[in-house]
Amino acid sequence: MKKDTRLILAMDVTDKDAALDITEKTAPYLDAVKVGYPLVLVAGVDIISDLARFAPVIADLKVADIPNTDRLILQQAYRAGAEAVIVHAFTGRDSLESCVAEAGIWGRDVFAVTEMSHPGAADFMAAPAEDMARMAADCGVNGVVAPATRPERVKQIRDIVGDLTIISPGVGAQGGSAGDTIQAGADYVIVGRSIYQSPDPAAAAKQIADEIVSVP
Ligand code: OMP
Repeated sequence: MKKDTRLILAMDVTDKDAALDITEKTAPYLDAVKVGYPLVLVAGVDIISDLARFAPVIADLKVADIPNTDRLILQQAYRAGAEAVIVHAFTGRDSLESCVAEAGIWGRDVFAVTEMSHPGAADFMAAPAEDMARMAADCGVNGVVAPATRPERVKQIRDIVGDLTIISPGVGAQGGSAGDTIQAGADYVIVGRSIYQSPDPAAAAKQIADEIVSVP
């Protein structure tokens, strides 16, 4: 994945034409577009190749199953054209290793979620997040998903995962700041509603990309 604007659009719009239109308009400011269940369930798995016309696609399927099922899910996402797939780390080492092995076959990437950005993540996910990040790095994932809503956690996760890629959601609608998140050590920020709900999504994406560029 190129590292130019360091902005990933979370395309969670549930109208296929609108999703494609917004992605096309914002593409000059994006390094990737992320698609997950809201849009895939409406538009089908082919939405991955449709979006890939505009930017590399991260399939946010939050895969969390036994190793064999994980492998089969990743196969479908890569076959559809995804450059990367997001999986959960909490399912454990064997599941994660199965994802990494499948990614290796395709020459694509896998990102593991270690701690989520919403307040409820504190209920169960925060305590073991560092262990999950350590295990994910050990298993050979390409990167981890860390919360832009808690830049101090991004910093701690960076110390654990070394030079692996960190992608961080939670900017804008969830309260996080793109600049603070990049400064804390994230490689990319993931932004959804602040861009796609804006009356001018391209201008909103440009503004965030400009904020990222201005981080010392
Ligand atoms: P907005 O809150 O609209 O900017 O969207 C954030 C996007 O990132 C959504 O697609 C979420 O599903 C996703 N996300 C989080 O918000 N928090 C996480 O901890 C992890 C993800 C993710 O894996 O992308």
